[in-house]
Amino acid sequence: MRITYYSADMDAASWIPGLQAALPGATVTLWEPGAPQADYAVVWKPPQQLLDEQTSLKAIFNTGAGVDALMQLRLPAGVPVIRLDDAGMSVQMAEYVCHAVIRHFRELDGYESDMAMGKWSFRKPRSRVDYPVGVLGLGVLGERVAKSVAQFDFPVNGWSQSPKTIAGVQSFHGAAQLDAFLAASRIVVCLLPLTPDTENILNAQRLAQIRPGGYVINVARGAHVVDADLLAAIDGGHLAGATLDVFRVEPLPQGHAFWNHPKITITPHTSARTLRSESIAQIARKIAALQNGQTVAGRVDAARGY
Ligand code: NDP
Ligand code: OXD
Repeated sequence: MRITYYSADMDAASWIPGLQAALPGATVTLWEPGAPQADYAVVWKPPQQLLDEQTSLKAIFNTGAGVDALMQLRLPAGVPVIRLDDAGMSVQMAEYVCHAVIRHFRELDGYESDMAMGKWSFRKPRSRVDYPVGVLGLGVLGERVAKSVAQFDFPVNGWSQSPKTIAGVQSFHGAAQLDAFLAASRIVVCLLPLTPDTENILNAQRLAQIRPGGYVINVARGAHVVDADLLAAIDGGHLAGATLDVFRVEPLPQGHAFWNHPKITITPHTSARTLRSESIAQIARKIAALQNGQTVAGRVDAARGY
């Protein structure tokens, strides 16, 4: 069995030996143009040429949860695409989002500036019922985030394609219930996959539907948010601010208005990192299962784009 590996981030030095150790019977090599035909491709943002040349693939493994980059390509017909299925990401996402929610709700950013100025002053305690948290996307990551936020007794809403039953989370679903979801939420967390249906979902009209004094946390993809509309909603006073981990262009270009905005906190696409050993173990388990004719979790539905 041959496995071809490619990552746009070029971290082959650690992945190839890791995959090789987890699958001792396989030959794992770095993809380059003209590479031998492989049975499986393990990839992150591969070039079209890889998919065009590798005509014997039995499956394509994406070394991330989001498959939007792969979905831009011409995929070989009938070859399953399998995404990372948690692999240690959901706990990271839960801690990142809970931190951002609590930092905003408890005004810890304000206390940080007060302390820097040597100022000892209390802010009036806020009431959780005034800060309902809405999670867009209740998949592998969104469900874990929604449940984690609910443990801090915030009212939690969730929006997904299909209805969900999750303890402590009010379920909204489908385009018809998006307005009601936004109107019921004050802190909005985006954990949707990037698809034609969800691109630019947080635009001026939708941001205006969030409760006044709202707050946006985007940990999915930059193209979910219309940057200029978010800035206008914050500068116009409808929104209190945002925490953004993902951007339309990454690294976020120098000079972008998000860099120095006093009400926007940014991090460099780090809310839930792909953890190498967990991910390699998961992919190796799934390759072994596919070799045995079994089905595996995390298969992407190319028609819906996630
Ligand atoms: P999943 O595919 O497991 O979940 C996606 C969720 O979005 C599902 O609940 C789905 O609904 C819902 N959804 C999709 N399309 C629509 C729509 N049109 N309307 C309403 N709901 C919709 O994804 P994950 O939870 O694993 O990951 C989510 C995203 O997080 C990834 O696609 C990726 O872009 C991003 N990500 C970011 C990282 C970071 O470090 N910043 C790290 C990892 C991922 P249903 O359940 O009904 O199908
Ligand atoms: C992912 C990511 O999709 O890291 O896994 O963004």
